[in-house]
Amino acid sequence: MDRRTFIHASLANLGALAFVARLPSEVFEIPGKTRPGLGGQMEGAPTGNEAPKEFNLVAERAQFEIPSRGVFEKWLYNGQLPGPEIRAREGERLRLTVRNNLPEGTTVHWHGIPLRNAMDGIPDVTQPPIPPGGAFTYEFDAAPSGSFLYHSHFGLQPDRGLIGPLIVEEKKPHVAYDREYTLAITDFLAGAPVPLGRAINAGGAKMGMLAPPYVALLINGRPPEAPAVFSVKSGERVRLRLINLSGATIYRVAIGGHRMTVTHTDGRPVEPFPVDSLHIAPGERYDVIVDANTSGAWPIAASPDNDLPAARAVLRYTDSNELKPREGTLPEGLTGGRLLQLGDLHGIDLPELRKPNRTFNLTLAGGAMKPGGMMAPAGPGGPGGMTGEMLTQEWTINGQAYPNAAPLEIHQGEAVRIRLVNESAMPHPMHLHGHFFRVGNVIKDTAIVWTHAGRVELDFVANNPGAWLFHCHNLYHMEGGMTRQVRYV
Ligand SMILES: [Cu+2]
Repeated sequence: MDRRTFIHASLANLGALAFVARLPSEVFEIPGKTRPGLGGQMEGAPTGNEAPKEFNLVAERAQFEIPSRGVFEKWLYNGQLPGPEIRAREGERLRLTVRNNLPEGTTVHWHGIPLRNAMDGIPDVTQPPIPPGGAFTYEFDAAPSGSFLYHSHFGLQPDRGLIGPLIVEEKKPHVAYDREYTLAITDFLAGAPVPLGRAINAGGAKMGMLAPPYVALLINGRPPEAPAVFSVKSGERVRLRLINLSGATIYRVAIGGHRMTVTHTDGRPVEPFPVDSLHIAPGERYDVIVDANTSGAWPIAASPDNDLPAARAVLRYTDSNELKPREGTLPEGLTGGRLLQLGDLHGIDLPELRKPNRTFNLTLAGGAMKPGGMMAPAGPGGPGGMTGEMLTQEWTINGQAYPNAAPLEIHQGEAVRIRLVNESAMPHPMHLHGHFFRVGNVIKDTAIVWTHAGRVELDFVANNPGAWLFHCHNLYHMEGGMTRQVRYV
């Protein structure tokens, strides 16, 4: 059986099993990946004419169990939450076939990879949705290296569970490490996602839902009470790839007893910078190196901007008798110590900042409830009023809510600057498709614009023609209108 036949056969078996993703309630060890340090052996570089590396993703209904909480109906890739980790070496060709076994259309977006426009996975912008029962093959080069993510870009589908990590290994990392782990941080809904602001009928009163009703925050699909355990040996340098795959939650991340040295943001290398904690918004990635020099079992915690208990994992030394951190302990770094600021970071090999040929000044606003739906006509019974039971929560860029919003038009070769100011009461992680941008002294693809008139300036070079999205990576803000097209004309 060749490899391809084998993959198809395994997927067919998976389908027949009515897959239930089960989590053991005991702590369970994740082997992680070891790699030689910089002085070690390097794997052979791709020659450029190798066959593409193939992956198959099936978007399907699946049941997902959280121990002691129950079994939930989700929509997942290959029955897994998060979806399977897609891993390639820098420069390798990837061929990813997505089969849609969902009751509605879908697409997959490869967040952060500056691929060609037709592969970007935006329904009705770069491709028609993959219909139920259909399939689509995405093909692109795994470049540059870094920690990325993939997810459905169809409506609120990511909050069904259609999300996963995508790792492109460097040929030559700028920092040495002995072992690495991926930490996919997610917020979890018990049911189907609904747009915020949609009226819920609470005893006759019309209440708008202001925040998604998440029931748990997970790291690698595991809840705080049954956390993933990452094993380390004393003396090792461990690389953690922190990836926020959440729909709407921003976290502050810290590790008990250890500092983290930030080495990459959004996959791009930076001068190593030690901190005690960092913020990570939906769509963002931070790679950090932890020096394993304090034996024990330590909490890794991601404390959310909502009321849920922090997402948790465990950093466990193999030479320690402790299996778990003491119940309830949280890392000191969550409340004190050095919190990473964007200005702390300096990108490696920063391209020269060009004087912009074109500048967009964009104001982010919204979040207020507006009546929507049907209005009753004024008549003998009294003045007209709302009968539609619908309140909407609109999020705007310069007063316009996508899709009723003008595209940002640019020309190939231009240096483009986007100046953002946040006039709303919530932070917005703004993500540009198809390009990296410079913010401060780093290269990123997602940047948080904080509240209280928070300002961010992004610079990028128009070097990848097409129609791209620029949007808030809070799923509900994006769907509520905080999106524009960036279009080459
Ligand atoms: Cu937002």
